[in-house]
Amino acid sequence: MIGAAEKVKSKALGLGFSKVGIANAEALDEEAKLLQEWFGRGHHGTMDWMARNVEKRTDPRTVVPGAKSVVCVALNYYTPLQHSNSPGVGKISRYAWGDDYHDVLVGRLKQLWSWMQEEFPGIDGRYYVDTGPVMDKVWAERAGIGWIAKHSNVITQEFGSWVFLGELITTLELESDSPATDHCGSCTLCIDACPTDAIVEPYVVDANRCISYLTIEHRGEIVEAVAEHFDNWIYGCDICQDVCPWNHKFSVPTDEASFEPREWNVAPQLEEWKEMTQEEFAMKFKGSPIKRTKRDGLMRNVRVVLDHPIQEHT
Ligand code: B12
Ligand code: SF4
Ligand code: SF4
Repeated sequence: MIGAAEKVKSKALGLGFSKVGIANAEALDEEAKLLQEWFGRGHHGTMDWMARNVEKRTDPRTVVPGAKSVVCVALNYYTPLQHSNSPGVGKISRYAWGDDYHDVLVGRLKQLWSWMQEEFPGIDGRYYVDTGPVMDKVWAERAGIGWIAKHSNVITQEFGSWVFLGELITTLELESDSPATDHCGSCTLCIDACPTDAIVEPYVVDANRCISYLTIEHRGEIVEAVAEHFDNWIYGCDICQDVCPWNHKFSVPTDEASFEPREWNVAPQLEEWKEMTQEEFAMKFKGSPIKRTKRDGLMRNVRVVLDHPIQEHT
């Protein structure tokens, strides 16, 4: 007879998730200390919303009373195109080339949850895709999906780090998987490659220095010392993942059509983009993660890159 955990996993894979694993729902005591240390050092920049609900963020039972299990899912988003290194051509991180992953993953988790409620009557639960106070990477590591690597993203052995994460916290008791183990070894390629020295020590990213944070979350001007290292990134940054040997070894093109790049996102001509109207912005980025910066944020990034031209490189 198939156990409940196997049934749930098989349903999740059937819905199109690339990986699924299960962890026990318990307090994250060690991680809570590291998270507080991260806040204490101000590494969260202006993301004050993160510090507001640390208790919820570090104990799933405060989110779902009586929670027993965290079902973690990952979805591969790798598409095999490369960024241009030509002057005047912007770079958008791969995760934002296609449709917004929140919509894609939430839609599937909703289906998984509806099925679980029918299959296991009386259970309670909630699902998240970076949509609430949950530490996605920690749960993914505990559920055996992949390890939190030195660049601080989760690397899977099947798809590299090009996966989005989500989870479903439930009162259903399910057999848990073994946690993933760290395979970074003595490598430091991501730390060495980061142009703004944002990986301040292995596993620790200071958002204030990270191009991803600065181009997406940060409002206002960009300080000159960091702006001059933007390397043409206008939305997010993939450098630490691009240099990672595990991504060279394990990247597999996604079969998820909604993550295929919108054609204008792969090699945007910045002299043309700097004239983008609000109407054009709304049309190009409807249903895309890029709408998060609003037009003004994206135009600020375009200006920063145009003001700091790079030399052609490979
Ligand atoms: C805040 C946030 C950011 C911030 C801060 C990044 C960060 N490293 O935390 C910014 C805006 C910079 C960011 C950028 C990106 N993000 Co983001 N982000 C988040 C978010 C909302 C919370 C992450 C968090 O809790 N950070 C707090 C810190 C303290 O946690 P942490 O870095 O994981 O630290 C842990 C360990 O590293 C370790 N640790 C910490 N200190 C120390 C010290 C020592 C000595 C040791 C041993 C360990 C250790 O313990 C901590 C707790 O376990 C999550 C979604 C979610 N709800 O979880 C997405 C998420 C992490 N982001 C994601 C993505 C895709 C990105 C980008 C790749 C996007 C891009 N291409 O531009 C970049 C990657 C930049 C990078 N190198 O991290 C994905 C990652 C998927 C994956 N495969 O891991 C997530 C999970 C969203 C999702 N649902 O898919 N992000
Ligand atoms: S995303 Fe870019 S800026 Fe941020 S840590 Fe990675 S390489 Fe550095
Ligand atoms: S580049 Fe090296 S250190 Fe960085 S995440 Fe990949 S394996 Fe780990």
